Amino acid sequence: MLDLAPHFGDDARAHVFAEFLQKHRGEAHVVAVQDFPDPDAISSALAYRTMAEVFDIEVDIVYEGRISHQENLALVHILSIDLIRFTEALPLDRYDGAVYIDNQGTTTRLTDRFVELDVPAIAVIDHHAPQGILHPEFTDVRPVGAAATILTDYLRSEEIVTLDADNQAHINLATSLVHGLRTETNGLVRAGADELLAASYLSRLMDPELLESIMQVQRSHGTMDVIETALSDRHVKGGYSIAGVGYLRHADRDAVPQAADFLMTEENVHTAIVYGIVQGEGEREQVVGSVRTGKVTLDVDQFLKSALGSDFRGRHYGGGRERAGGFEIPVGFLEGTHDPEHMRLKWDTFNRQIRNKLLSAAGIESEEED
Ligand SMILES: [Mn+2]
Repeated sequence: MLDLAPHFGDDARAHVFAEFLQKHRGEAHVVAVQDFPDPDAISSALAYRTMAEVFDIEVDIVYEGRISHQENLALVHILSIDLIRFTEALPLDRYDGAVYIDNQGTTTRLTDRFVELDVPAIAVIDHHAPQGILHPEFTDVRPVGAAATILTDYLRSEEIVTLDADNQAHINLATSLVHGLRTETNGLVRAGADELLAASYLSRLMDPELLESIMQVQRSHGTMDVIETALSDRHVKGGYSIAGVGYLRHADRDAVPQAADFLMTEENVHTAIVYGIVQGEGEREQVVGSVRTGKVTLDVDQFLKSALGSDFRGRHYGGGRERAGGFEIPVGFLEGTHDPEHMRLKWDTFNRQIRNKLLSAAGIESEEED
């Protein structure tokens, strides 16, 4: 394999993965994807299930939270991918092991539940910086652009299964993995050689029409409203575009990263940050934020960790990867107020605190007006 793509074409790792599955023949596994699963996580989990099935391993893909982005919903519906949303009624103790894909236990609330129920973390397959909180039997954490790159590498090795262009399930899998690779790399613009080789391998199997129908999904009305608010309330300074969008419904949570993407399109903006308070639907109220940057010298992970700090357990409110990141801050004791004046004060307090911390971490003087 090309030296230019050092993390794709790893037959040795694919072999170890096959041995791992072989050892767990006949078990029931649960794949824990992050609370707001994206196409990279969903397609990678699907690839895991496809390979595990060969060893009669029953796999449920579970997430706690919500699938809210229109494109993610389309992916799940068009390919009829079976995902289970966690509810208290779901018996998690029936699984022999938990597999973390596209995360290392830090972005899913399921981690604590599995620990409580003694469901062991048996595998971690991820592309984010090592988090070191789980110690599974099998670990494959590569510094590549997407989890889908790693799972595609297992498929490419043909250690476990040989994808067949006449098999609709295989076509769906390949199509979803290409979608995962695309969305994770800004339509392959940010793809590394590893991702391009993975996409190239999948290209003979994927269905372009299917992929188009997944991608041609329009934004919801709620998302458009959030983008409009971000646009009119943004503060642009020193190349940073920062917008607090106030309260938003749980269903519109994914409008936050979409609004950040949109703010990035303005001239002279290198970094966009959008945040709002997400509430409703029985979920805990929290501030959800999204960061996008085109500035090569900005380490988003470090930026968010130093700007926003951590909670009393030492868990950081935010983090990220190369050019994108996010944060979640619980509203805590202040949640659940419906009085308009209270809500306004609550938003003002969070908004001011977050904006000042971000500006100060960016080395920009904050303005006290508003
Ligand atoms: Mn990913």
